[in-house]
Amino acid sequence: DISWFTESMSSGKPEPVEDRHRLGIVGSRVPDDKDPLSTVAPYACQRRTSITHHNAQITDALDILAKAAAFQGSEVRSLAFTRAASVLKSLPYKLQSVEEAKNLVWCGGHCQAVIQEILEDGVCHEAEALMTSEQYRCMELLTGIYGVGVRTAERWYKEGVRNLSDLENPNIKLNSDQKAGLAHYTDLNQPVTREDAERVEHMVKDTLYRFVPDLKITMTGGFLRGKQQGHDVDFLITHPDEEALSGLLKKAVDWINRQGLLLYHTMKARSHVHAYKRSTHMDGHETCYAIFALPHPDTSNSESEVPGGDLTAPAARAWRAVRVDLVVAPYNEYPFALLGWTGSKHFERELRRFSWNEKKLSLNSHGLYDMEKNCSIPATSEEEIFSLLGLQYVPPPYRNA
Ligand code: DCT
Ligand code: MG
Repeated sequence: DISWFTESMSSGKPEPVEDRHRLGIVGSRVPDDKDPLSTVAPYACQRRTSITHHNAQITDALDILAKAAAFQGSEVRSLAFTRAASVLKSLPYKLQSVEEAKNLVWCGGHCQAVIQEILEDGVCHEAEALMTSEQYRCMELLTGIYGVGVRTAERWYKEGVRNLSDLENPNIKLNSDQKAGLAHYTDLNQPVTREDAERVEHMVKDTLYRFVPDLKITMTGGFLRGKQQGHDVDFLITHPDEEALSGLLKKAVDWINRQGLLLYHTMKARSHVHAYKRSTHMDGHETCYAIFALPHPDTSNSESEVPGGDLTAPAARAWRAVRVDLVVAPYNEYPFALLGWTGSKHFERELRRFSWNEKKLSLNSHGLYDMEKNCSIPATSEEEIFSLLGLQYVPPPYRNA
């Protein structure tokens, strides 16, 4: 049902095809020349969204409102703010007045009020108030622990947890992810720089090539989209010969452990997800979620002391803890896994929503499925997947929705 979209159409002379593509205009929509902002396509996967854009002050506020809504358990409100922020991130203009936002998809009354306030006062008071509230501060703190999601953080908050030291309470049970997350809290909340990520890449490739020299290894996630920093480093690994992939992650992790560079890890075995399970991207790929001790560039890795926790001041240590995800995909699923792991999260969510709503196809990071014909549709590249969906190809640097 795209009536909400067609309803917001205005009439006018169509633009040249080139411009229509550039602006992400889709379907039979006829935009108004005087109002180019009203031509934003409704799905983020139909738009190009760079890391830097023209409306950061507004989108920062909307991102805070989205996060606060998620912290309050309201997924629907959170998604509404995320969608509005994402539309503004894709605009090739700086908004000059709230009037300009009124024709934009997903920018409803609340979003318009935020825009107006920022354009007039230079600040969004609601976002400021939320950010300084005790609940937001605590939820931010607790969800910053590896292994702690919104639900756990909320429960702890209700139980009176306000600081990390409150988690020493014996009534609070931490699972092993959370214990590791707490032990390396400081490091894991330091952004991973691109230089760090490149050193992790070197370490990962150096290790994996020992076992299979012609593996295909790709750094995915935010760094593939051109981000200069991230919260982790994601890798996707494949090989045409399925045998070459068998047992590989375990061997690699054992090797890194023997170098004294593995702080923590959990392995998830491959599982066969049903085609119609179009829920999360996360998938049944064999995955290792790890925390590596990344030696500082000026120290030799093999000689650095075997690390225990990061409670020592970072400057006094020869390494920093880094979250690393290693994902193994069978060769025929690789393009789908690459598309799924490149992100952004919102871009992925929108791709799946578009596939399902507009094409009745189910997309996840294993494949594309025609539910009516009950068959999967193969593809050998990301470009081919976009084309199968009837979408213009969006290169990774423009997937920062
Ligand atoms: N992903 C997704 N849905 C999720 C989680 C992740 O589609 N719920 C995809 C999109 C990005 C990719 O997996 C890697 O996830 P993250 O590392 O969490 O995201 P990122 O974009 O790499 O962000 P960061 O730079 O902070 O690591
Ligand atoms: Mg990442």
